[in-house]
Amino acid sequence: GDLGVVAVGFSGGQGKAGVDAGPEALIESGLLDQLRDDLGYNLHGHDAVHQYADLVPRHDPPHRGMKNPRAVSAVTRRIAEQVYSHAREGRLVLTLGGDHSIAIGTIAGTAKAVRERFAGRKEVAVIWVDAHADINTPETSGSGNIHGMPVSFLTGLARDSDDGFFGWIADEHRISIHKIVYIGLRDVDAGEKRILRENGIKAFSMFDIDRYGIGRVMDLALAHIGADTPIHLSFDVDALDPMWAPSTGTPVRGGLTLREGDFICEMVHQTGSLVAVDLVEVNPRLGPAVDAAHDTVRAGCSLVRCALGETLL
Ligand code: DIR
Ligand code: MN
Ligand code: MN
Ligand code: MN
Repeated sequence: GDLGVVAVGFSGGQGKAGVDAGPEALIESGLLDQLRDDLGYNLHGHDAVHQYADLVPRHDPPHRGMKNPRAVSAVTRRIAEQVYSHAREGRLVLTLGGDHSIAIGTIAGTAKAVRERFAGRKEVAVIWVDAHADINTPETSGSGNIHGMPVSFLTGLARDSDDGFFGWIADEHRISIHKIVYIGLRDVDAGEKRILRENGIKAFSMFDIDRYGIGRVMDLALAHIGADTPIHLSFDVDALDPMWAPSTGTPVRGGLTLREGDFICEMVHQTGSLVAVDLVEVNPRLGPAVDAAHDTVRAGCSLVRCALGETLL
């Protein structure tokens, strides 16, 4: 099949440098060659790692407490156009981050493309695999980092009337609060827990994975979404335990094993409904040991291959 690739060298949704080097590290380790040679994809748009320097202003003071708001708004707006134009051509879209703020763009792009493809009769569903819920509003956020807010902007829980501060997000870009499922949560802020509870958002924490096992959790997650629903998989590598993915900005112990992560991706691929995959928060400049970055990149490559159809047998 045809695969649109968007490599996003952007770190403005959080404070640690180096996550902008994630795509380059994944590509240098051979990820795109594997997708082409082993899985048989025709790649499109894979020649560049986008830096979006023209969209990042020199002076970008906080707005409603958000850090780098103009840069993140403008970059995600551009990413939405890039992802949309791949999806409109019928391509599966792979986005390599970059921090998780970029999902504002990727999901806005697929939401719009799916509405068009199905003439408004279908909406994209999102499987958000993460240690964190990333559903703070600017007002509930303690950090001001926009990578902790993408789901609130995508669902319309957070809004701004100014185009320069995410006001460009229109109804066609938004997702239903009932079509998002979380997997792997274990570090959720108090304000986020209230948002999840008050809106009845489907979430499987590490407790649920320990209690039911990843197999049953995936059956329940996919049942919630329903058959024949296009799926956008947004995978934050920090969902994996730091034992497998240490090189990431906000590691949290007690996470998924690499096999559980791969299994999530394999199950999503098996639905046949996948329209887009994000792999974010790989930061090759961070990590305790010399092999940390290499291990994290290797885990990231494995997740992407599984989501795109690699099987064990
Ligand atoms: C925290 C951390 N909830 C925040 N979020 C992270 O800054 O809003 N998201 N690390 O990936
Ligand atoms: Mn995240
Ligand atoms: Mn996270
Ligand atoms: Mn994060």
